[in-house]
Amino acid sequence: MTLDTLENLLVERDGAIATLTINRPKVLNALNTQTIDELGRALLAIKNDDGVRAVIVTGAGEKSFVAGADINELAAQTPIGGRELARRGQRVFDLIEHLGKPVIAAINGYALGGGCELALACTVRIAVDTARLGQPEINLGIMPGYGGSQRLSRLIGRGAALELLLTGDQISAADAYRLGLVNRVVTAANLMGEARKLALMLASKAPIAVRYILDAVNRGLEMPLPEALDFEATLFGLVAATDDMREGTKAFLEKRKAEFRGK
Ligand code: CO8
Repeated sequence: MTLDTLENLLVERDGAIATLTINRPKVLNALNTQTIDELGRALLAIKNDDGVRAVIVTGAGEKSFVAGADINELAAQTPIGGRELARRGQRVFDLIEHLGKPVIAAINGYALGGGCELALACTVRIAVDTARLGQPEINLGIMPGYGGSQRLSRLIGRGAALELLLTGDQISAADAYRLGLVNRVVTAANLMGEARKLALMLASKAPIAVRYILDAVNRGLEMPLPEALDFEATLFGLVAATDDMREGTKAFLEKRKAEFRGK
């Protein structure tokens, strides 16, 4: 990956796992345009790199995952510019959802506004027990623009989403877990270890099956059920033609661990 010119994003690669760290701790990792663009560049490189099989996204420092879009930039928006800025961020977050590999949000503190929206675009969310999550845009007289009004309601349901979106309240990691907004809650000492353990486990699975499951769920949820079931059956037909399918079934019958190669 040739990403040495990034200023606000750390990109680390450890075998099949890439870790992206939003790195503006002085402003609690708020997402300005440059950071969004850098995230987009790194994600494109990861999408095109078959060697990366799982990704972790986290925030620099101990206090914050991402405290939202950069309010300095928001304060100066025009209608046209605001729409364009929202679409730009949405395209990057869509890239996360449709990366074709699992993305784990390691939520190490505040995940507010655009930060909560970033986590929502990820495949799995693991939060530190001190994390605070929410969509406080309403308190700034605005609304979510990076997919929050759509992904939050799809993930936790209309009623709970509307309450969070309209009150702007920050909630604890424990409450986020109860709502299904995060998958797991861990201590700060265990956060990156748990994220890596899960990333390694997911990276060991058959990559084509992983990609199709992500597609079946993410795209299928946007379709009427009969079409979505047809889509699932088509993907099932395709995955049944892979070497990994032959290896997986053979390994089971031979009582050994499967070695998946993504073919
Ligand atoms: N943008 C810019 N700067 C920020 C942001 C932010 N989102 N969040 C924190 N900062 C800055 C603070 O201004 C402060 O800077 P300085 O040291 O220069 O005063 C520094 O980070 C540290 O923050 P605090 O002193 O406020 O730290 P506290 O521990 O007292 O409070 C909070 C932490 C509660 C997280 C507090 O900082 C806060 O409320 N931040 C704003 C949270 C928020 O409202 N986020 C939503 C932003 S709107 C949004 O995300 C919309 C997304 C969609 C946009 C689509 C179109 C672009």
